[in-house]
Amino acid sequence: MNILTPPVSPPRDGRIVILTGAGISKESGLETFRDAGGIWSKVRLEDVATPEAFARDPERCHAFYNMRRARHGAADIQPNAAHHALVKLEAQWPGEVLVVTQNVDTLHDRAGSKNLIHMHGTYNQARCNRCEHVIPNTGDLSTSDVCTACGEAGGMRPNVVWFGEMPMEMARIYDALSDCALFLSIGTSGNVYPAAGFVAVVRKHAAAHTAELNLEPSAGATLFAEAHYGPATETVPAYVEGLLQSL
Ligand code: BJW
Repeated sequence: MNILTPPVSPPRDGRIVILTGAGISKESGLETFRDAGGIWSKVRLEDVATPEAFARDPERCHAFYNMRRARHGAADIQPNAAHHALVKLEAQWPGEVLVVTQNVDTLHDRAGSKNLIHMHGTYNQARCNRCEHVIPNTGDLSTSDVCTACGEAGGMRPNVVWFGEMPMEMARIYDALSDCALFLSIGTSGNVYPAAGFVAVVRKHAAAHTAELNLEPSAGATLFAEAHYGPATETVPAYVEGLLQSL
């Protein structure tokens, strides 16, 4: 399904801010959260994705994230055509292209996106809950891990953002949203704030165009000026080509 709501007027220059969610990585082999059969249909988020869950049962949180980290690191998980299209856009667009991903996978990084914010953190880092020290980490975490900075055991956790925690680099994100020519939302259901509220922030700026590229209408679909529905590996390269051809 392809819906265009006229008037559609993508810009020819200026800053582009692109919000991505789990849907962009689906065709790389990673699960989404809220689709049928998705992660939250198998495990309660209250049991694994809140600071309270980690305090209550850190071993359970570690098992959940160790399993997903291992899956993300598997050889068959590779960036797809949508990730690559955003790299091409960053290279060829005459203005700034900023990708703000909610995903904790590293597929945008591996595809080659340079101007990239992981607002919900990444799997490949661990953080000490006691002193906030962050280290690179690609292996399993456990409650016996000791922080190399403060020497405390038991506080090492994935450097991801759980419910009730503040997402990362919010000041930089809101600065970019408040002065962009185009806001693109790709592969996100629009259920989780503050990311779900970004389109409303952008709409306050009359000159900004907004577009949603998703498998189906998101919770905030009516707020976008333009929408294209289909698999990200099809809609994203096509949308990027359209933008670049209009230059
Ligand atoms: C495809 C596709 C294909 C599939 N091609 N598309 C009441 C009202 C408003 C807000 C709140 C409220 N109560 C609480 C809040 C705040 C809360 C919140 O939003 N809760 C909602 C549930 C209501 N938010 C927070 O707590 C956030 N922090 C915050 O607000 O800080 C401020 C604050 C702090 C302290 C006190 C007070 C205020 C933090 C949110 C953290 C989210 N963390 C997670 C886990 C990260 C680690 C991990 O990966 O385990 O982030 S939850 C999970 O959801 C993950 C995702 O990044 C996030 C968003 O999911 P996403 O990406 O949208 O995935 P899906 O599955 O939902 O959607 C996929 C989409 O893709 C679908 O639409 C498909 O159709 C589509 N699709 N295949 C294209 N091939």
